[in-house]
Amino acid sequence: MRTQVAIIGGGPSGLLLSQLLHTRGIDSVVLERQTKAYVLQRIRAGVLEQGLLDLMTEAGVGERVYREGFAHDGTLLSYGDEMFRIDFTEHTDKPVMVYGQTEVTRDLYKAREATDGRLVFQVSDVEIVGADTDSPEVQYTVDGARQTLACDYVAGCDGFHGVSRKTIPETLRKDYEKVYPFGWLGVLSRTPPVHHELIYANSERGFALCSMRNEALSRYYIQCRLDDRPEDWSDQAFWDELRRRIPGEQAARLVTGPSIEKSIAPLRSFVTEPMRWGRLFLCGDAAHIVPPTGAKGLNTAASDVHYLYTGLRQIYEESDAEGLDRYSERALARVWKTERFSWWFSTLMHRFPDQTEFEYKIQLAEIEFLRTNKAAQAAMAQNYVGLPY
Ligand code: FAS
Ligand code: PHB
Repeated sequence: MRTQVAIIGGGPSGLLLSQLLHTRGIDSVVLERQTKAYVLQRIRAGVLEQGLLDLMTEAGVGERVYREGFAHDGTLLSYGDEMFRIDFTEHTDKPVMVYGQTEVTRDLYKAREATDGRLVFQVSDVEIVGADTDSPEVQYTVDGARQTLACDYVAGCDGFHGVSRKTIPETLRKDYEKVYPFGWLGVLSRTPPVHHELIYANSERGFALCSMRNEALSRYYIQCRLDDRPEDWSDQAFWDELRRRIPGEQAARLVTGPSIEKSIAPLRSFVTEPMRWGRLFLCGDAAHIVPPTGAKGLNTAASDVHYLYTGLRQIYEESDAEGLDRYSERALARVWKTERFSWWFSTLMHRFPDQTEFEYKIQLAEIEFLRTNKAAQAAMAQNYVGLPY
């Protein structure tokens, strides 16, 4: 089999890139390890930047997100019983859209299938051969048979645990990593959100986040120990702890119910450089990971897709390699800014096990400064709604 762009990974990065390329008549094949149903049952991001919305519109999948998504023009931060708002429209010209990553992926699968996209599921033993040559191939096994996909370029959109990043020789690649000493225990419940906006809570007991998917579907997180397991937390224990970490007025309003999903995500900051080796281009979680505090994971994958799509269009439409040659440099410039914001917001809002009383007082002082200083609020708002591509 042959294609112009072989895309490894059928998550949001791979699907968005494939659909965008299709709009320009550029052929791709998406190779996905799991089944479509498995990909669609993963509960992940919930906040979309305007840049991602624009890419979805350009890819022809922007209709439902604008119909069913919820535009938010601010977010709430609480510390103890205090709470204040960061107003996005006061400091920026755009809101964010609350719309689950699962729905983004669903929209993209529907579009790819409607345009006869070549999606191959349940592939295994994927191997990228000749990435540093002019004729790369992707070898894989499906239905028990070994296949070879010849291509011009390979997009490694296979997430943190994929094969793409590891294909770049360690002698040519440098990894940067920070692992946080806690995780996020997340619960999805068919209950009305406690507030119509998100609440990021710093409490003496640890971080909490009140989010949502729609008016009848809430998404909550509490900071948990690294050795915690979802089965260690009954629903009641989760709700009781969440109540302790948010302001009393919000805790009194909280509507609880059975969890329909409960999982723990570890938190890490990670970047690999470069994001290109020959004709292999890393995109999204394959190249970088952020703690979800700043809602930047999916949104930084989107800016990678933008830069790669632009470079591939340039080479196919204008025989100009400038976009591809500068892909890694351009993508990393924005990656590091979202890494910084995600690290800063995580450090501000979580309780660290080895945190001294002085450091906790410094945390509260910075939150107070954010509450009272317009320049600090503007910096937070501009990072949260999304820095320019
Ligand atoms: P993905 O990991 O989504 O997709 C990679 C795809 O490649 C997967 O479908 C995988 O099955 C496939 N794959 C892997 N190896 C393969 C192989 N060898 N061959 C073929 N296919 C292969 N971001 C936020 O902004 N907010 C959040 O709240 C948030 N929560 C998260 C919670 C969890 C548990 C995780 C893991 C991530 C979370 N993220 C969050 C980040 C997440 O949204 C990612 O940024 C986003 O999924 C990035 O999309 P992709 O780059 O497509 O990677
Ligand atoms: C979510 O709704 O899953 C969500 C929202 C904002 C974040 C992280 C996760 O910062």
